Amino acid sequence: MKKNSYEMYATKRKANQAYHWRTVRKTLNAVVGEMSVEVERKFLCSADILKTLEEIGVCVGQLQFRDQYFDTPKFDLTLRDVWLRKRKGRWELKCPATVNVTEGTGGEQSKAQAALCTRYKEITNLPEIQLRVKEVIKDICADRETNSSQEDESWLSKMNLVCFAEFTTVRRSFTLEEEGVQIDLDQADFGYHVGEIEVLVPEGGDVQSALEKIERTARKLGLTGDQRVEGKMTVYLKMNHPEHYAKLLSEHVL
Ligand code: V4E
Repeated sequence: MKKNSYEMYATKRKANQAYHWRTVRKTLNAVVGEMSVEVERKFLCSADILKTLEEIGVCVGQLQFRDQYFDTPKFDLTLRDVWLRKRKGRWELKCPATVNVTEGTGGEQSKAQAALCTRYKEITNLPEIQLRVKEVIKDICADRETNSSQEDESWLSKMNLVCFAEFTTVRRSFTLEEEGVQIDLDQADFGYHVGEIEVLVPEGGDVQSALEKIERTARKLGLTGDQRVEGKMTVYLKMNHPEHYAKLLSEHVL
């Protein structure tokens, strides 16, 4: 049923507020050093899905950003599924989230849907990032002092970290009336397009409910298919670092 203009205004206002608070929460997390778990399902966006998204969602913005990913020359971080990147001048670290005991309590159908989602801790506080990276590569880096200014990158060479991937993404973001769900449509400059449904959960929060929100959203968008869809980085590695990509596959990181 078509919405009247007041309902459309109210929906758009609610979605914009949700988007605003999500951004505020991420920034606050970075300042106080808290972590969120990002639960995410990627999808390939067909013309029909885009049409549905434009009908039921609210576009809350378009932005362009450049990602630089860092690792040691031997890929010690990514082989442990730890992803260090600089985006829009800020450092971010993604590492696997431990699975919550309440997860997977649904039926077989829900379990299959949950398997299409990834769950990663996102750390945005630089001293915390440096600590985590040191823990992962402790055998190969001498325990030297690091600093915590976003601009000073001398800690990278101290930890033997080099940039192994760099690309630009144009991202269109949507929200739905469903509380806390964001849908991003990404277009990477190496020719890959991918969508993602994302819910941010405070650490220790309810991952199961995030999975349910993603499942409901996927149904509303008419997503079909039971295969995990590749992310931008997976496709980038396949194209630019095929040997490392093969190793990540054989180690079951990707
Ligand atoms: C490769 C990878 C990570 C790096 C980030 O990759 P991706 O999710 O493609 O980036 P992006 O730009 O969508 O990040 P966002 O803006 O959502 O924060 S983090 C985890 N992995 C591994 C991985 C995996 N094993 N499976 C899938 C489907 N995606 C990523």
